[in-house]
Amino acid sequence: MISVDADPAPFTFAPATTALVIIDMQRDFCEPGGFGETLGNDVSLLQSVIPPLQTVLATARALGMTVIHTREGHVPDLSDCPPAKLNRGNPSLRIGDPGPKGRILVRGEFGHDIVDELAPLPDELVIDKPGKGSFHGTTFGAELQARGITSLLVAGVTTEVCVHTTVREANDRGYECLVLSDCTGSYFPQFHRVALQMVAAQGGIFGWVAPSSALLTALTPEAVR
Ligand code: C5J
Repeated sequence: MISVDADPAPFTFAPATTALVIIDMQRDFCEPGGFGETLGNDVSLLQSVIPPLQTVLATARALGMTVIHTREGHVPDLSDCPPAKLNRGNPSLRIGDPGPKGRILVRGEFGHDIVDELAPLPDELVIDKPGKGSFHGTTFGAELQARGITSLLVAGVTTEVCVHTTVREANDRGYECLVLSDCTGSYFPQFHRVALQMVAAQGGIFGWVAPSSALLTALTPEAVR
């Protein structure tokens, strides 16, 4: 077992039954011209997530761990996008509208795909999800069960939306989740900080939080052997 120095207590996991889950590191959220920017956000704030997450991803791959990526988005006819989501707010472009990186948040479009730095390998699972949580409307839960996964190392964007929703869904289903603080990010630094506090508060009401440095200190080839 690996033990990571985490908040509120050490996070213990077996690499064979743990997945690195990378949430929505898509151009639509992380780069100009996508969904995040249409909502008025400064997408450059998410760029700091990429370098530490690249290191964690490389480590997980080198150790043969399960890696799962998610993408938020919709089928081209938007039949899986409820009007409540489609019509929400006052974005400069709505979901499905043509933008500089293709149709906003639509599957198969350039903007919907994952940033080059974190591109999935051909054998890595990519879960396309219509909502904020990774379990809603997807095969994520079944895929975890099929692989015997019981613990999740969670990274990606945004901390208080899709990361939080996924961690809450996972916690309710019995998964133990470690959220990697520097490998998650938000357009709102204060939301990021408080969202992480919310996960670990009350004795770890939804899970555990640690920086990637703490994970990498513990997750060595010697410890995994
Ligand atoms: C949002 C996400 N923020 N991936 N999606 O709409 O967090």
